[in-house]
Amino acid sequence: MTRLREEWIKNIQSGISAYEHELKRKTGMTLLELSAMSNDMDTSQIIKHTSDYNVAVIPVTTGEGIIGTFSQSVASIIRQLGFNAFVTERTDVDGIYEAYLKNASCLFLADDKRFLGINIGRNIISDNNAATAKGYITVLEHVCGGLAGKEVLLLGYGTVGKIMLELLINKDAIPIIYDKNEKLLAGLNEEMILKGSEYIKNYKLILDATNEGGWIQSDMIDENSFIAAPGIPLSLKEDDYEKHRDRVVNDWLQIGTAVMMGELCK
Ligand code: 2YJ
Repeated sequence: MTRLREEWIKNIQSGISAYEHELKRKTGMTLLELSAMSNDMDTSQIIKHTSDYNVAVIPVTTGEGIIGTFSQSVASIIRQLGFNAFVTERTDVDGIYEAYLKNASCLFLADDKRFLGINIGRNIISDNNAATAKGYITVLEHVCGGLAGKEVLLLGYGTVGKIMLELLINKDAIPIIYDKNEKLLAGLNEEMILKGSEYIKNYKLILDATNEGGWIQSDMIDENSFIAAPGIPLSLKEDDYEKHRDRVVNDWLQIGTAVMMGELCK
């Protein structure tokens, strides 16, 4: 699992409106609409809680410690959905206590292993890995008008990739999986496995959950392919990303966090 770096996320807060504008242009959905759709909800189910949920984001110092602007970025994404969100001044357990004293109804917090959203009053927990998988599959599903019966190439069979495979099967898509570490694919049906990266260009719908940056160049993909890529850093090299940008959705935190917040409103 990739640890986020401040240099990647430092502009999330200032760029959140521009980000959403680009998401809307590429997918036809706002963050709120994507969050609702990913959770099989109507936007009104989320909107109705924007006035009564107070969301606290708690910085966590354990393990490798605080990532500069992480908590502020998470809060800005939640605010973009219309909620009140604040970052606690104190950290860790003391931060949880501060959130409680300030009447927070939902908590967001992450250590090096897991990033969770918790709705205290309603006893709901949302995990960022599952939310990210749901969010990016929904992007792909929406841009192609449904996944049932369609081949979807899944790159990367790690934590998020595994969740994505289950979701693809539930949606009656035809998943094809590629991971350069073939050992990870042991036990999967042979027909599902892509035998080499040279075949990536045969697919138009791609989910990229790999976390090794810059290993895909333009000539490895179909120019009409759509890539929903939660993996960070992005697999496409910088120049190739710019060429293909209208058909690539990739971010560091925005979709996953927005889908988590929607889940807490269920
Ligand atoms: O509070 C902080 O600033 C830090 N403790 C945040 C740590 C963020 N955690 C990560 O980046 C981990 N790799 C887990 C992310 C899960 C994403 N699916």
